[in-house]
Amino acid sequence: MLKPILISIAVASTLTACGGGSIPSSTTLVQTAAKPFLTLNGQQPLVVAHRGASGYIPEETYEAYVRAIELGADAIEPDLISTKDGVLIARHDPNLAYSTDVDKHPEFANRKRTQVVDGESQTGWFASDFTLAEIKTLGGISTDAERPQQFNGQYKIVTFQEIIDLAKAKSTSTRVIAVYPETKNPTYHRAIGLPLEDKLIDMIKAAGWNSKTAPIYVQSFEPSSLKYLKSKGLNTKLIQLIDADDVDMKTGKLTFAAPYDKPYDWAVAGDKRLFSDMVTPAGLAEIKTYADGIGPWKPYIMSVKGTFGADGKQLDVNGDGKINYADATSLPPTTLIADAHKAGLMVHAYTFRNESRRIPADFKNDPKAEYKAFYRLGLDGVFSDFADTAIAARTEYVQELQAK
Ligand SMILES: [Ca+2]
Ligand SMILES: [Ca+2]
Repeated sequence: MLKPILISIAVASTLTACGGGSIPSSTTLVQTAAKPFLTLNGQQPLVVAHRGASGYIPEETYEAYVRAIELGADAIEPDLISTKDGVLIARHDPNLAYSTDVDKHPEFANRKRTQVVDGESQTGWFASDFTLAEIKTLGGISTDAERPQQFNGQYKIVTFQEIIDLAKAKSTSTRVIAVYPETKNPTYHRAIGLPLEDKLIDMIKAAGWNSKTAPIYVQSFEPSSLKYLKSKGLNTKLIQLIDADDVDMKTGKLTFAAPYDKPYDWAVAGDKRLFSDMVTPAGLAEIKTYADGIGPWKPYIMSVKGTFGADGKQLDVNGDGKINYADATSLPPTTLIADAHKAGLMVHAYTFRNESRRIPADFKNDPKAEYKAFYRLGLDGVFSDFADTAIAARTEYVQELQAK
């Protein structure tokens, strides 16, 4: 499948032609070349640092974004929620209990309460009850027990403006750092009187980034948030995220149990469709009317399947006493990347992680092997908790193309 690929113009002088035979001049190569990469724009796949260098440092802190840039990321990804005073900050959840040390702050003990977020009743401390000044007294904590805990509480919560400023400060004439914000729980934020979208548009315009070519991608799970942004004059690249609940390890098919069966705005509207309706040709065509790409969970592109015993139970193939992705193998890829490209949409898949239990057995405990399998399919970008691994895998992939 990679046979017709020629390498990018920038490195054409080092190329040996694929398939042997006569080697055309580099000029001819460029003129007759198929796209060097199978991506929609012919460029190498984009490495997005998901929540910053979240594999190493408490996610969505300034330090996590600085580290991601040091590791070579092309883009840094914040989730955007609102403070009580309407400031957009980077946190994955409105409930600060999940990713901060708010429970260690007795001065805020009386703000603990229960709140419904996207249909789920949660108890904790909610960003909409705190001013930015108050939130700046909190520290971020690791959200994953398998990852480093020694930085917990040390790093402050960062505003979206600070992230924009960081990306600009770290960009050079040869390396532009993009930002990749997500409107998080947009229906919820609108319902509590702290809508995200207009503030986001104002900040992007003030940054001078309101165009398709600017170093910014705006993403959301909720189509209505992206449609609103577009209708209000946001001209950046827009990405429709596509989730699912889980994978059925017997069949490799994705499962769609609430609340991960559909975007929350569809649930509120009584829309019967599921996320899976977004990846049909009709679904992709509709997304193309308001967005530039899709951000699917990666099993939509290459799913996995477990091995089952005669008793119907999934086998612990590697014998480590646990059943997880390391006991499953990858299935042949779907046509989603090709279908999306045909519709004119780029594809950025999530989330790539280094932990062994998250790597299917056929990649032999090598996270780079997983990235390369997806890069070879023409994936346009990856959301990664370990940007350095994504970059290293991309370097190997480029070398692999050059060797063809
Ligand atoms: Ca996100
Ligand atoms: Ca196992």
